[in-house]
Amino acid sequence: MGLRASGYRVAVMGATGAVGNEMVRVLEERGFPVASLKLLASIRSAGSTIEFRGADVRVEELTDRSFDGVEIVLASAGASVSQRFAPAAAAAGAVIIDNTSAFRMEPDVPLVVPEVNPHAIADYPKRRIIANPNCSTIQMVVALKPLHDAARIKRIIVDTYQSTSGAGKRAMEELESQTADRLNGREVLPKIFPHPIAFNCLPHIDSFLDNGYTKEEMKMVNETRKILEDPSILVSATTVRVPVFYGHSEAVHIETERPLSPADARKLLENAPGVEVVDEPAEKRYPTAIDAAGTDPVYVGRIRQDLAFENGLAMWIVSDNIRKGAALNAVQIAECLGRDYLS
Ligand code: NAP
Ligand code: 3JM
Repeated sequence: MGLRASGYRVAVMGATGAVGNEMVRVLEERGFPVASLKLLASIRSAGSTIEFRGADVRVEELTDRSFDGVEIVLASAGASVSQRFAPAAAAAGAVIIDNTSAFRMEPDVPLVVPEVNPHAIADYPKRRIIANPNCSTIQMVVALKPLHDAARIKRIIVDTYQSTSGAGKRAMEELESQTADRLNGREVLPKIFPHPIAFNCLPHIDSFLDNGYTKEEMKMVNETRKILEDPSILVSATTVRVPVFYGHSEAVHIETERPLSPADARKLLENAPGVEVVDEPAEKRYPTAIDAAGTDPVYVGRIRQDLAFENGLAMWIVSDNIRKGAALNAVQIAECLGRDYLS
C-alpha cells in the first residue's frame, strides 16, 4: 500500500516552536500528502502565519475542539500540553505522533524509530498515540541497532554534547545574546539555562532525580531498552548542554556479548538505513554538529576498539536533533502509519 494520494488531514501542535516549525518544513520537503493543515499553538501566537507550500497558513489557538476532522496530529508543545490534549485528539479519532516525554514509557504506547522498530506501530490503536523518542536516544539507537543485531550489546556508556535548539527557541536566543554579551564585556544573565551557556558546558539537562542522574539521562536508559526490546541492556549516560545551535554529538562506548571488529562494525553501519559513516581520521574526516545541521542522516565516525572492555567498541555519533531527533522522525512515523495502517 502507498500513501493515500488524496492526502491526510494533519494538525501540528506547537507549530511555532523549534520542532513544530521544522515539522511543517519536513512535511513539505518530503512531499507528504497533506489534504489539510491545521497549525496550533498557544493564544500567544494565534493569528501569526507559517508558510506551507507557498501559502501562509494561519496559526490557531489550541483547544479541545481543534481536532475535529483531523487524522494525524504531530505534537511538540511540551509534555504537559500533550498530557492535556492528546486524549481529546484521540477521542476525536486522530492518531497523535507525540514528540514529548509524556507517554513514551507507557506500555500500551509504541515508541518508534522507523529504521529500528517500525513493527511497533501496529499497537497504535490501543491509545491512538505513537511516541517519538528523545532526540539523544533516536540517533544512538539508529546507529546501535545493526551492531546489537550482529553481536548483542550488553552495556552502553554514553556522554552527550547537546545543542541549545533541543531546549527550544528561547534557549537558542539565550546562547546568541549571551555570546554577544560576553564578547562585549557585558554582564551575562542566565534565564532559560541555570548557568551561562555561552562558552560553557552544563552537565544538567531536565531535572535531577534521587539516583543522581537527570531525567534526560534516564530517558536514554529506559527508551533504549524499550526500542531495542531488550530490558537487560545496561546504559549509563551523562547528558551535557554545550554552546552549539544545531546538532547533538555523542561519545558512545559499547560492550557486546560476541566480538565485533571495528572493520565489521564499519561495514554494518555503511549498510544501515539512515546512517552515514564518516570515518577517515587520517584525513581529519569525522562527523561534526556543524556539518550535520540541516541534514537527515545519523553520522558515525571514530569507530575503534574500546580498550576498556573485552568486547568493546567506541564511536562518535552526530545528528541534527531537530530533524532526525524530532521532526523528521515524527514525519517518517506518519509515513509508515499512512502507508501501512490508514486506508
Ligand atoms: P519551543 O521552541 O519552546 O516551542 C514550544 C511550542 O509549544 C510553541 O509552538 C508554543 O506556542 C507551543 N506551546 C507552548 N505552550 C502551549 C500551550 N499551553 N498550548 C498550546 N501550545 C503551546 O520548544 P520546542 O523545542 O519546539 O519543543 C517543544 C516540545 O517538543 C518540548 O517541550 C518537548 O516536549 C518536545 N521535544 C522533543 C524532542 C525530541 O527529542 N523528540 C526534542 C525537542 C523537543 P507559542 O508560540 O504560542 O508559545
Ligand atoms: C525535549 O514540557 C516539558 O517539560 C518538555 C521538556 C522537553 C522534553 C520532554 O520531556 O518532553 C524539552 C526538550 C524533551 C524530550 O524530548 O524529552
